[in-house]
Parts: sequence; structure tokens; C-alpha cells
Amino acid sequence: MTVTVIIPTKNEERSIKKIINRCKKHADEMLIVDGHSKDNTRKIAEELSVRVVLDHGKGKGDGLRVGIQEAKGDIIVFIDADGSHDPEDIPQLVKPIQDGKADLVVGSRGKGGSDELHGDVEKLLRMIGSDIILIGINKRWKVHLTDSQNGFRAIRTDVARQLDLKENITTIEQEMTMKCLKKGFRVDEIPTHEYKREYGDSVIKLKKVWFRYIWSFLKNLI
Ligand SMILES: Nc1nc2c(ncn2[C@@H]2O[C@H](COP(=O)(O)OP(=O)(O)O)[C@@H](O)[C@H]2O)c(=O)[nH]1
Ligand SMILES: [Mg+2]
Repeated sequence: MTVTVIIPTKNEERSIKKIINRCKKHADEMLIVDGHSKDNTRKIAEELSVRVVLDHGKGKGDGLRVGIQEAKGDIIVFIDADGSHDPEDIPQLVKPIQDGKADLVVGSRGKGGSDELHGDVEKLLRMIGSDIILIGINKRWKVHLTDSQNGFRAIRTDVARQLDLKENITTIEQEMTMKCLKKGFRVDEIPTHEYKREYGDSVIKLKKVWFRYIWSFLKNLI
């Protein structure tokens, strides 16, 4: 099965070159979905001969949806541009799909650890919130997942296209997991470590988005 590696980007000129170069050997196709970066992100990607498409400016979820439509590979791997995810984990991430054992494989920080979920109050709240959602998902579908949110994941392209994903921001990750479970697709996890983003700040400002996480969670439970 062929693999499309999709990197959503917004103002990642400082880390994009490294991540592209590290992903290339794991990809049959590479695709950057850019959220209208104001820096040189797109230029750098094009100089490295990687195809760049724009999202509609609504957020990372919008970007992932555009990527799902544009991908040519049988399997899509989503990996962030900020250095949080290790491209060397990609072979393990796609293996359960290639072996015909899973339709969605999430890189689990519960199993692999995270440098972004511990150490200050914002991170603590982020972890508590995502764990509450995780417990809800596990109870609702009687599964034992350990990460409901990680953006580092692999999914069969045809499955991704059947999910009717609607979330415009990072809530798309829990939506994707929940809709896969709801539709009876097989969700698996492998341990992956999450590193601290190399430069700049996360787009997730908890104060602004916490209610969108809860609303999207409740909506997708039924
Ligand atoms: N296409 C697209 N990508 C985005 C957007 N916002 C953030 N990203 C990318 O999504 C990835 C995750 O963003 P980040 O801010 O690190 O969120 P966090 O890892 O969940 O804290 C990074 O590669 C960002 O550059 C957007 O509006 N559109
Ligand atoms: Mg990040």
C-alpha cells in the first residue's frame, strides 16, 4: 500500500525543512497543507519539491480535510511540522494497516510519553481534559485507548473519506477517532513519544477552545 505523508503547517519556516527531509524516505507522496502561513513555509516546501496546497483558513481540522481529499496514497500519515513527532515512528504507525489489522492507528502519548503534557498549569489542564474525553470514548465504545488527541496518526485513505469529518480546528483528531469507532472501523495504537515543539507556540489556547472540545465530544458521542 502506498503512503501519503501529510504535514499541516502554519508559520513553521524554522522546522519545516528538517521534518520534510526526515519524512521523505517513509513516503510515496508528501503533501503540505498550509494554513496561509505568513512566513516562508510554503516557499521552503516548494524548494524541496514537495506539493503544497492551501486550506480555507479555518484551522488545522480544515487543513486535514483538504489533505484527505488531495492524498493519492492508500494510507495517510498525519505528522505535525513542529518537531513534536519522530518520523522514524512512521513504519510502526502504518504497519497494522498494511497488515490488514487496523484502519486507524494513533501514536499514543499515553504509551510513549510526552514533553508537552507535563510541567505547568496549562499542560495539566490540557492533560486532564483530554483524559476525561478519553475515558468517555473508552466507556462509550468499550475500548482501552490511551490517547484521544494525538495528531500523529495513520489512517486508510478510503476510511478517512467515509467519515464526513466536520471539525475545523484540532478537535478533528478526537472526531476522527470517535467516528471510526462509531462506524465500526478498527482503531489501534502504537507508543510514540511527543517532543516539545522546536520553536514558537502551540495554536491551542485552552481558554479559547475548551468548550469546543467538550461540544464536539458530546456531539460525536451519539
Ligand atoms: N493547515 C493548517 N495547519 C495548521 C493550522 N494551525 C496549526 N497547524 C499545524 O498543525 C500542527 C499542530 O499545531 P500545534 O500548534 O503544534 O498544536 P498542538 O501540537 O496540538 O499543540 C503544526 O504542524 C501546525 O503548523 C491551520 O490553521 N492550518
Ligand atoms: Mg505541536
